[in-house]
Amino acid sequence: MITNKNNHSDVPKTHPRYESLKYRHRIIEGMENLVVAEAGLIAHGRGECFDYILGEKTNEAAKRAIKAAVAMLLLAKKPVISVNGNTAALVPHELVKLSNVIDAPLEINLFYRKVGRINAIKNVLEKAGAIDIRGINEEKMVEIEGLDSNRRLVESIQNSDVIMVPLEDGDRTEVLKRIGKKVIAVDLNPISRTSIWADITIIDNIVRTLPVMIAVAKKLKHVDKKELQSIIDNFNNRKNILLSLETIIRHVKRQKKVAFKIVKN
Ligand code: PTJ
Repeated sequence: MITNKNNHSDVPKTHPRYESLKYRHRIIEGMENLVVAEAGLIAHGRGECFDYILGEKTNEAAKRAIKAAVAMLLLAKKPVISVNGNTAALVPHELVKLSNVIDAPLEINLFYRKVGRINAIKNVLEKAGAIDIRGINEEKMVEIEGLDSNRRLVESIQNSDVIMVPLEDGDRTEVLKRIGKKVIAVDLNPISRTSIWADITIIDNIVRTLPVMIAVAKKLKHVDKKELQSIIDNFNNRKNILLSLETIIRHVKRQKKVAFKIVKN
């Protein structure tokens, strides 16, 4: 059927890359509804590329980082989950579920503060069941010193001890670290500034990470504090990032053989 829009329904479920295209369309629809910034499309494409060379799987390194991240969130006094446009468009229900299991509010924090975006994201989160949403009330906002981008405008992040920052551009994590915060990043790029500066970097697609985090949080919620602390103490972020880079190298080498066979035939 010919329409005046490129719709999600144009993608047949039998398409070999249906899952990937499904999320691509969530981003496109998010942009049409103001949830996603125009630059969010480009950020998503960069993520897709890293996911491709990571094998599009939650690997062992990511699983280890997820466990440590959940332990850190459960031990935190004031944890908070920072939400941007891409995350809200891709996984609104999962954000709300994680926020409920670990008892951490969601705070909308945007790089591009185009008129109407905060409200559009608030609506998406509310529709997914969120009740405690921060970052929507201009009067309550304060500035994080040393940060020039719009991300400096926060409501509860300045008083939090552990901040989860999914899909973030490079300027904030470094500043948050400098003011003594613990940062958990979710970023498919293992060598981004955010990945390198974070205390715990989950190198995985947010659409796979959140369901695993929710399941792990349900289990770890009943574990004593000492055990949670030992999970964190036994985690080494630098080592884990290197493991992810090794995963990419191994996967690309494997794909090289596959491609060679196909071309030869
Ligand atoms: O909604 P806003 O205004 O706050 O803006 C959000 C974007 C994403 C546009 C902004 O933060 C930005 O420009 O980010 P960057 O610098 O492109 O960084 C985003 C990072 O997230 C990149 O390293 C991507 O590889 C990574 N990424 C993209 N999609 C995913 C992802 N990581 C995990 N899961 C994904 N689905």
